[in-house]
Amino acid sequence: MSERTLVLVKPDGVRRGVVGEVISRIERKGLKLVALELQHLSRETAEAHYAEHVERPFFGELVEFITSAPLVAMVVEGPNAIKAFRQLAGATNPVEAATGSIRGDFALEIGENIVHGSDSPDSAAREIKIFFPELG
Ligand code: DAT
Ligand code: MG
Repeated sequence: MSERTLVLVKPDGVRRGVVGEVISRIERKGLKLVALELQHLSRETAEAHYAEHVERPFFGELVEFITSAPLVAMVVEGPNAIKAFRQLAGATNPVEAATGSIRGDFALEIGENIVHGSDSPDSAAREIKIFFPELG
């Protein structure tokens, strides 16, 4: 069954110039882009997006980082899109992510791991509404 997921190329990915690389991997996998926009997040939007992590010690740093420069937000669609993109992204910590995954190939530190992908259908619906209210 087709589903949608929210993908971000975070500010480190934009700065590193790997937006095209990430899109290319999404397309090669067979997933489709249904929305794409460069966005510079407000603190408020960043805190809403990462609300589940509000109690974590790294929350402040995470919000600082994600609001530090523009990111590329996308809605990606296809069969099993949520899991399929999480697999393309690799493990959260880039040094544990498999070589061949986006994080495994392009990142070194957990705080700058290039991409975000929704982790469940509920998260995807919630996150898509934050970044693309017109699709919600
Ligand atoms: P993911 O992005 O793989 O879904 P997550 O939801 O657990 O991972 O965390 C969200 C982001 O927060 C993650 O991409 C990077 C950052 N992060 C997670 N754990 C961290 C930690 N221990 N120290 C610093 N940043 C962390
Ligand atoms: Mg997550």
